[in-house]
Amino acid sequence: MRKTIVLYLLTILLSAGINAQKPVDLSPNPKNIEWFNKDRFGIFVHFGLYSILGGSYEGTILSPDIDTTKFPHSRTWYAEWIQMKLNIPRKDYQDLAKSFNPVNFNADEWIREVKNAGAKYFIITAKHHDGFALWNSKVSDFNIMHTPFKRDILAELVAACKKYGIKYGFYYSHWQDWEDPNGAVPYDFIEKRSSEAFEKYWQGKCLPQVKELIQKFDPDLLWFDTWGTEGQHITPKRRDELIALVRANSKKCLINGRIAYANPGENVDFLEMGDNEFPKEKIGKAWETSGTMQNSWGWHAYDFNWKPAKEFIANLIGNASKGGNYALNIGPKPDGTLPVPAIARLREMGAWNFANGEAVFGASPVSLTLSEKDVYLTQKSIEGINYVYINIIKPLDKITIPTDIATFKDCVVLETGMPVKLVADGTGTLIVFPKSLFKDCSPVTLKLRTTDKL
Ligand code: JFZ
Repeated sequence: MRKTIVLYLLTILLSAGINAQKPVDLSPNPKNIEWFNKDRFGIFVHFGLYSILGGSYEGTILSPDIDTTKFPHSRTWYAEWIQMKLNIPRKDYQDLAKSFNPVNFNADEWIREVKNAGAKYFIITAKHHDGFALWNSKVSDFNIMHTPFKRDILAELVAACKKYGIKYGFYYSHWQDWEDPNGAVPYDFIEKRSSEAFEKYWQGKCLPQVKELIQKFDPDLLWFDTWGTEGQHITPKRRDELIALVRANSKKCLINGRIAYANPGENVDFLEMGDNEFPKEKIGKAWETSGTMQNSWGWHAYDFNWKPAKEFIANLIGNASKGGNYALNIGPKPDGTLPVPAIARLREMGAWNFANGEAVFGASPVSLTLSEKDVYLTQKSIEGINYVYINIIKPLDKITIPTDIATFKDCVVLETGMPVKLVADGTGTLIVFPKSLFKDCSPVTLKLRTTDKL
């Protein structure tokens, strides 16, 4: 009997030892990315202290007209960069916390707009480069509870996302942090950080806050941000340390490629394109483009470069046709409301998605290529029947699909159900469009029943 007990205790001790040493598996669980590959469309939000300034400070407006040429990248409009671009003293910028008071913020209203736009997931800047946390962080006092607003915006948004069935994720600036004296600043000529100094920020703020975000909110994804000049601090070792932290604390949380843009390695869940960068070709791994409605991400009161909703719809379809996602950004105003032009565009997207979303959500790329430039193909099977969708962005007279007519059983306009005639044309299939089809100039989608996957 004694022997059995000793043996039993030994086994426990041994297995505990093994467990303690067992390294965390960094590799993504392929099941986790499934929703992302179906859901295709997300809304991104940049909101923070910079929103108060709205792109200008002491009479200087961020635009290409001002000299910020010392910044190697020319994204002069980016209002969330105002502290660096206009060289605002640290203390003055951080004092903005004393006036952060988005009294009209209403999480339910925001997420209702997200839902109505047809988006399936939501990402918000939990902490941008300025280092300010939009949640009640126990790790750093530079957070929303130390403002007149004193409400945990993330907690309210997470509750609304759950209510509306929207997946949610957080942008977290893991490399740059302009508040922490040891966090990285964009370029070495501004302030140099030794690796030892950065390590203090890394262990003292970055890793604990990421862990806090996961434990508090259980996010569906984390959106980290680097773009290729971060290598000195975000080494493969630190990248993997951060991935390990996420994997150890969440079974579901996706990680984006910008955790180390130039060197994401094999263990991220999806790749991230550059800002407003729309690839021309299909990509093997899951991927996403994040894009702006204006030029700036954060609210910019003088950035009137609002792009039309039609362009966003085209981006969404274009990416879906190449197996990718689209996260469209909004920069809310300092009072907590979404800008009117942003809401108008969301609703236009919602209208298109309401009628045509079938061609995008849950749809996959098609191996066939067409010679027309602004036509994107997607396909999906519904109840065992395969459908191919021809998404036509700009008005066209006709189109030839290089596939035998026998492949197609019928063709209708997706929105209205109007039948469209298919004509054999040599080895291909010709569709001649009635002029009336493009009357309102928004993308038109045709739905073709096919004998096989294309
Ligand atoms: C980064 C952030 O700096 C920006 O504020 C915003 O949050 C955006 C989503 O991500 O932007 C970039 C991205 C790429 C480059 C520079 C800034 N780049 O390629 O030089």
